[in-house]
Amino acid sequence: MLAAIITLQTQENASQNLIIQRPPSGLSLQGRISIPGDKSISHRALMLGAIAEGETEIQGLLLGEDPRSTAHCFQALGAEISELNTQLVRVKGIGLGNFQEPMDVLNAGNSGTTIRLMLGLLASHPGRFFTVTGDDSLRSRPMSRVVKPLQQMSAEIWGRNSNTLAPLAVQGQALKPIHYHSPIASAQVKSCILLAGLNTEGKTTVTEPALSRDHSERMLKAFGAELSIDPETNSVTVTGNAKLYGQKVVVPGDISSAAFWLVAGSIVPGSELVVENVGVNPTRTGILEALAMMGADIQLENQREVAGEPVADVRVRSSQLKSCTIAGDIIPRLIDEIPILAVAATFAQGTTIIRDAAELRVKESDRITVMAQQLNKMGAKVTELPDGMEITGGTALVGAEVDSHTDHRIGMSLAIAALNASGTTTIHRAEAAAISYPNFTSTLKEVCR
Ligand code: SPQ
Repeated sequence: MLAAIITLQTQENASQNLIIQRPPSGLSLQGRISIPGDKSISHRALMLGAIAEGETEIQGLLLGEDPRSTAHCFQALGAEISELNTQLVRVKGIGLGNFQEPMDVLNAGNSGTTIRLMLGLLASHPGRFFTVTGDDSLRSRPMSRVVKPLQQMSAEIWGRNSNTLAPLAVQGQALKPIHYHSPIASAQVKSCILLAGLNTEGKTTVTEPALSRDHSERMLKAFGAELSIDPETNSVTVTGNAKLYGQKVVVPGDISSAAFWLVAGSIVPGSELVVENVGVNPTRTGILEALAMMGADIQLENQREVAGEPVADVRVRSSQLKSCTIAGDIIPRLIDEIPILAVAATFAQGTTIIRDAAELRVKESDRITVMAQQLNKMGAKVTELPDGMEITGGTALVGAEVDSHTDHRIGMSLAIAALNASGTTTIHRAEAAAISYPNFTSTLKEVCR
């Protein structure tokens, strides 16, 4: 069997085309893969390290563009952060409430997590003034979801579109605690309010309609915050005037990055892959449940707990997938994996329905419209729904010119689709992968046989 020819071409404007030529005889994927550190946990380790007292040591940090944005912002706020690497990053914290006023705008780049979590911390720093912004994508993503509850806590925030779009200006205040009933299940909203509550006298509570990822809760507890969780009502309460202390954090591999290989290994005939050191926190494993519903052959091996987070090696063997319905409370537990699940559904027998996922429209791109358009260019049958997609599987895909729309998860999902498409696929603006998975292309080359 010939291997696929995989080439990265850099354009004059520095954007990159990823070209995947699948041999007519097909290909298979084999090997053991190590994946980059979890993005959500990497952000939180840098942030909590920066506001803690003493030193935090981080092993396995994701070296993607998004955590780099977080590191730059918190350095500008006064934290000392050593050079970023995967072995060991040291963060010398400045203690809660001690941000210095930065001389310049804080730039969160492409990262929704950076800007939204940071806003909670900035708003609760009395007497200091901050400005925050991001790239084209981030400046069009809604900030009202965090600005509104922060304003209820008496925060002062200004910006475009009635103070809901970055750039935003924040005049830090002594905030008052609230009980916020979030209309959406969002870890960014929950974390923003909890972080604001840390430096606010009294108890601040967030209740969400379904459980979103709980990395903030786990890490806040580990750093010494007083936190109570009511799983019956999906509520978390943090006690203010907290003191956090530097910790050792080991970042597990990102299940959102593992998802590309789990789908690739399932859909490319004759494949067998083991993805090592995958974080399998139950608030993130919706992808495993969805693939199980589709009949994927996936096993968790060597299950263990590392620094408060469950971890496993995940083995996948190719199998004929079948359609399923993905909706309801599972959605927040696999929200970032829906683009790659759409690829899986394209190769499944029957019609897969994805609902209750309108949040996808306000991610780095409108992930419903963009995935439908790009997969359909390759011959798939994807129909947009207001809050999801209807995907009729079983049509043969053909190579085409497709575009990531500068969204990392879209670009990588299309690359996996290309492995099962005849001929040549060119993915424009493929450099977006560096947001969460800088060595995606080299791993792709390694596993293609
Ligand atoms: O950080 P950002 O840009 O929002 O990244 C994304 C992603 O696909 O990498 C979303 F586009 O992940 C979010 C995720 O969707 C990361 C995150 C977190 O770390 O708290 C939570 C989720 O967002 P939300 O809005 O549901 O809270």
